[in-house]
Amino acid sequence: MIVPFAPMLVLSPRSGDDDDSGPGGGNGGSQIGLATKTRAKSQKPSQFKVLMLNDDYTPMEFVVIVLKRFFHMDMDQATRVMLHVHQKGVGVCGIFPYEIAETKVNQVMDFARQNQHPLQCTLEKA
Ligand code: TYC
Repeated sequence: MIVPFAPMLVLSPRSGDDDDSGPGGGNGGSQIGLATKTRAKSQKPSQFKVLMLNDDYTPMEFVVIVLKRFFHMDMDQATRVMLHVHQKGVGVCGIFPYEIAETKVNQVMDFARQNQHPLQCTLEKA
């Protein structure tokens, strides 16, 4: 992502300032002088991990459905991630730009709530 610096105002005598004795005087009269400098600074878009947390009540099958539905995992991958979370307490579902990560967290939490499961999902800077 390229973030240009704000253009820098260098010289701008007042319009109609014909008086050479004031500030900016001596430059021949009333021209407007505007110079801009733009510097490109490269910046990586920040990425966020979407984390799934273990709990004692959400059925394993439901977690697998979530991983398939919202993170596009196949059966094998979803089962591995679910078992990892079950055994370690937390696992990564994917890494995304902030707005996408936030949307995934909301989708998972809404879906879990609708199905009355306490499944928790959160995000963390990658
Ligand atoms: N621990 C749950 C059980 O034994 C399964 C589970 C796995 C729940 C992963 C949440 O993110 C989770 N039914």
